[in-house]
This record gives sequence, C-alpha cells and structure tokens, in this order.
Amino acid sequence: MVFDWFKRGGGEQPQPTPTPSPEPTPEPTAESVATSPEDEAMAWAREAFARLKAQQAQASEDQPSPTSTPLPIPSPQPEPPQPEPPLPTPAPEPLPTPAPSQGLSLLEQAAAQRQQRQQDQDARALEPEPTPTPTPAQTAAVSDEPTLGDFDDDFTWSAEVLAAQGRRVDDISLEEIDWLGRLRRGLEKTRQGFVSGLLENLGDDPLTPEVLDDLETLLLRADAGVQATDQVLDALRQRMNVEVVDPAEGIRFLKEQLRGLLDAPIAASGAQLIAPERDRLNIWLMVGVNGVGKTTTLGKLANLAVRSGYSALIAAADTFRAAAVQQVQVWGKRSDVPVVSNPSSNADPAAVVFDAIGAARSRGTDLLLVDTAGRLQTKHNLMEELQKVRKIIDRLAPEAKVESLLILDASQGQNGLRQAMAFAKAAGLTGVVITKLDGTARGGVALAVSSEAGLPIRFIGAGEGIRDLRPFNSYEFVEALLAGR
Ligand SMILES: Nc1nc2c(ncn2[C@@H]2O[C@H](COP(=O)(O)OP(=O)(O)OP(=O)(O)O)[C@@H](O)[C@H]2O)c(=O)[nH]1
Ligand SMILES: [Mg+2]
Repeated sequence: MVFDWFKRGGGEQPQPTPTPSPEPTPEPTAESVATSPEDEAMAWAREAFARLKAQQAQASEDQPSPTSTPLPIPSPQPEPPQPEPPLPTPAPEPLPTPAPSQGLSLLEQAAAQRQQRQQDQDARALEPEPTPTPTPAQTAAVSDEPTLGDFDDDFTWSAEVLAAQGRRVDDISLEEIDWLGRLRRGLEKTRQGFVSGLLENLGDDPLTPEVLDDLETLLLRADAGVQATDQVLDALRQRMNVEVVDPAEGIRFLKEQLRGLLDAPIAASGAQLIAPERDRLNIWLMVGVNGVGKTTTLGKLANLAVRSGYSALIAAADTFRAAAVQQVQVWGKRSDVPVVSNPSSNADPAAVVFDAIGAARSRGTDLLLVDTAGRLQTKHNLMEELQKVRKIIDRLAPEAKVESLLILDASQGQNGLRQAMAFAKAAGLTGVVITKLDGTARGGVALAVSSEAGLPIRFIGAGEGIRDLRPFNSYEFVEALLAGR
C-alpha cells in the first residue's frame, strides 16, 4: 500500500481532544470505557499500536521470514504490550496515571503526565545517544522500512499528536509514527534550551511580565528573530492585560501563536502542501549556499517521491565539482531514481537541465529534482546561474509546475535568514526546506523564516538518514518543539 507523503496533510484544525475512534475497534473492548481524557488518549494509542502491530505481523506473514515471530496484539485492557509475558512489576512507561488536572486540554493533561517521565528520562540521559537513534532493526535492515518499536513514550507522544489533529485510529501509518519520533528526537537540542528554560520560569503561578521577559530571551536565543518574538510577546501581553493567564493556558496560547506564525505564509501561498501533480511534469529546484544540505534533501525527496508512488528523475546540475555528480548518483541509486548528468568538467548546468527535461518528458516522469551548485566564484554568479537555469526551465517546459526550494541549514540561524532574503530576490523562491534541525539549538529559525522572509516552509530535515525529511506540518513542529509541556 502506497502512502502518499506529499498529500498527507495534518488533519484539519488541531483539536483539543482526540476524536474517539468512530470505527469499531479490532478487538473486543467492552471494558475499555475511557473515563478521563488521559485514559482516552492512552486507549487511542494502545489501539493504534495494536493495529500497527497486527499490520506488521500480517506483512511479515505475507513475506515469511524465519526469524520473525508473530507478535501478540496487546489487549486494550491491561498493560501496554510487552514482548516478555508477565512482569510482576508495573511496566515503566505509559501506565502510571497521575491525578487528572482539571480544566486542561487533553494534550496538556497528557503532557503533564509525560513531563514526569521525561524528566526522569532526561536525568538518565544526560549523555544523549549519538544522533537520532535508529532502532537496531533499522540499522540492520538494508531496506529502509520503518519498524514498530515498543509501546513507549515515543509512541504514545506520536499517537497523541496524530489524535489531536483529528486523525482516526484506523487511518494512521507506521511511517507517520516513525517520522514523528524522528522529529521529536531531532528537535531535542532546541527543545532543551527553549523548553527547560521556559519551564523553570513558568512555575505554577499565572504568567507575569518577568516570565514574558524570559520568554523573549529564550525565543531570541533559539533564533526565532526579533519580528516573530515581538509578535508572540505582544499577543501574550495583550492576553495578560485582559485576564489572568495560568501556565497551562499560557503554553496553549504560546503554541497557538507559534503555529499562527508558521502557517501565515503557507496560507498566503494558497497551497497547504506541495505535492507533485499527476499527469504533469513537476520540476523542483534545490537552491542554497554550499553545504546546507541541498543534495541530501534532493536524495531524501527522491526517496519520498518513490515511496509515495511518483516516478522521479534527478538532474545533476551542480557541475561546480565532480564529486557532486557522484554524490547525487549515490542518492539516486538508493531509491532507484535515474540521474541525468554531464560528466565533462565545467559542463553548463543549464545544459544538464535541458537534457533532463527532455529525458523526463520522454519517460513521462512525474517529478524532476534538480540539484544546483552552492558555490561559485562569487555569490553574484551563483544568482546569475540560477536565473539561467530557471529561464531554461520556463522556456523549455512552460507547462511544468516549478517549485524553487531554498534549502536552509537551521544551525546557521540568523545567517540563514539573510540568505533567504538574498535568494528570494534572485531565484523566485516558492518555499523553504529547513535542514539539520537535529544537532542545533536554533530550530527557532523556522519562525524567523516564516515571519521575516514570509516564505512557506515546505519540508524539514532532522537527520542525515534517508527518512529524515518530511513535509512540514506546523502543528507537529510546535508540539515537537514544546514536547512534554
Ligand atoms: N545532521 C544532519 N545533517 C544533514 C542534514 N541534511 C544534510 N546534512 C549533512 O550536511 C552535509 C552537507 O550536505 P549536502 O547535501 O552535501 O549539502 P549541499 O548543500 O548539497 O552542499 P554543496 O553541494 O557543497 O553546496 C552532509 O554531510 C549531509 O549529510 C540534516 O537534516 N541533518
Ligand atoms: Mg550538493
């Protein structure tokens, strides 16, 4: 079954409570009458887990592998599924249910519950695991299929985020769960700086002007930029002038403001998502300065396209250095996507694009991905060259749907923002891809890009792996940024 990532969407408006699963549940659940939102969330997550586990067992039955044993489907009532049968001690993760706090939304209640767990985990994990932690199965697997891990905090958080977007329990995929886990882990560094600071200052009392001052510092430190920071703080101040704002409401309101900032350019673009249009040539250009992750992003997009059922082709139009062509070929091979290149040194990038458009036409390709150089003798030439490539495309394929995506390295923070401004003028940008969100505390730059450059963020990359890039979803981004609160 093909899951179309490009058309995924994040549900309509985030909802404060998960829609209780409208469909009959797969297992008898007569007893599973959820009494509190927390129970409901946990029941939702458990059911989602059971379904995914059953799907996985089914898939491995279809492709019998001698090592894989059928996995038990957890019954919704007792413990979360454990691979080992009876453990006398209470399972560590999702069971404990702290006293429900009144008046909080589902997410916040669950968050409060999780917070304790997370603090414990943080305390244990002062030494963070090296980069996004692939599960052993993933490391071993040559295939890039996601695998279902344990019913742990990672899973329940991801399930909650999906549920809160109004997703149905029978309509979620392992791919999404897997990605949300990656996203949350990827944003760890930004979160640690931002959220821990926020929490320290927040306490249990209503918001005060001092807390807002601290929030200002945190946002600026996370590279959210002056404009976005001012906007968020103004909104919070106004709110505080009207009524007393308790911490939970403060967080909810903050999240809403952050989402609003990120969503504004997306709404203004008229397209919630960008997806290759069928029966039409789509050309997506990767542009940006050197080393930001253009080629890697292109490789990940090629994979996403293939996984989502589109045919793809790559144009190796970074002719500045020979290694660039090889690098793109390696990515092409990983997803079985052909690469059009010109091996001669100093080949003209526009000529490569010319050839690639011809090839894409004759193959009936859905998506042509164009890698461009990030480095030329001078920046001015780089812009000129981009304009030349763009002209060729417009002349040769006027019917094509063109996206010019600026790749920005999050770790460059405000510098990246200045690049965005420069490129926006020259390259007719239609969107931004933010890369390397993992490993930086400057993930807030996404807010600066949205509010100051006014560009819609289309994809985000949070790791070097082939599956570490997905379409941007402001709700999920903000939840991951403030996960646990
Ligand atoms: N941690 C992390 N590393 C990334 C990510 N995206 C790219 N990288 C790494 O960044 C480095 C540069 O990536 P490239 O894709 O070669 O960058 P580029 O923009 O094509 O570079 P030039 O072609 O030299 O202009 C590589 O080591 C990538 O593995 C990401 O999301 N996270
Ligand atoms: Mg490159």
